[in-house]
Amino acid sequence: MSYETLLVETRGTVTLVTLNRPDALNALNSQVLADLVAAFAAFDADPSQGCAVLTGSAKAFAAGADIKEMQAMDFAGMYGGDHFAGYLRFTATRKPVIAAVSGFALGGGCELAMMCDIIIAADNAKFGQPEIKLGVAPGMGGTQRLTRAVGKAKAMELCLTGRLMDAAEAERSGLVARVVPADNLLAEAIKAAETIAGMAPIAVKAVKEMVNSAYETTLTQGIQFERRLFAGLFGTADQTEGMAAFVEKRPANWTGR
Ligand code: CO8
Repeated sequence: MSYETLLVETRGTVTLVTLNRPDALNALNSQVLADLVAAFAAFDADPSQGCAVLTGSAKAFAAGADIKEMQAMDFAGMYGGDHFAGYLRFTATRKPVIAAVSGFALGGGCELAMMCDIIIAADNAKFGQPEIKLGVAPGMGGTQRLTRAVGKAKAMELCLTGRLMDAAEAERSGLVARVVPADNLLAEAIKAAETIAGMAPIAVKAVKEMVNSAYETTLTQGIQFERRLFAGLFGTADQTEGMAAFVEKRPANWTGR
């Protein structure tokens, strides 16, 4: 399958998706969103694939939603027309997605990275929500996900001033899992993805749901959810296999059952 605005390749059990609008610093237009939705639905449905890496170019992961496409829009088109609703479908991906961010991740680009499950940043990465400078505000979850990731003080400052945050600050603030030298970014992200893809597939999906539920529920409800899903994993063949493999001192042979 080929896409107008993405390059998609499989590397063993890992799907690598590269945003490919170099002339616009990977600005996210409707076509990119449509392509992302289709590519990640295909990834999710492919049992041979365990984890995905989403990346951009060395200069820009994505410099935001496409300002030239949005420029002429009015309220009815944006809200009534459900412009960009595809990003909600992207976040329904059940297998883990790692964002490998080099260069600019601004506005919708920062929001897209935050929709992924793990962000690994190159040491040249810059994150920000500069929409305020365009007379608008973040619109793809930025005020919500950034606040949950870095706390109110920093999220408020970044969204109100449009200041960009470098990779070191992003790691200190809890936005990114790890910062690596730019030259190693893809190799490190793929290595992490291979590790995840090598785990029991149902347990991987369960962990993603469990951690995400921490954002959606109270502590008590989240712990109940975790407890039930944890017990549910004891109904899988991979639990039997994983624990037997540990006791027998051999590698586990997962079946995804
Ligand atoms: N949209 C469209 N085109 C863009 C964008 C963008 N976000 N960013 C860069 N480009 C284009 C430029 O227009 C330029 O094209 P051209 O050569 O045809 O003039 C090309 O990419 C290269 O850009 P620059 O020449 O500006 O490159 P620089 O290295 O000088 O600067 C920057 C890089 C600092 C990243 C600069 O391009 C910039 O500030 N870009 C805009 C950043 C921004 O404001 N992002 C937020 C956009 S708004 C948003 O994301 C809202 C999300 C919510 C949507 C919700 C919908 C429901």
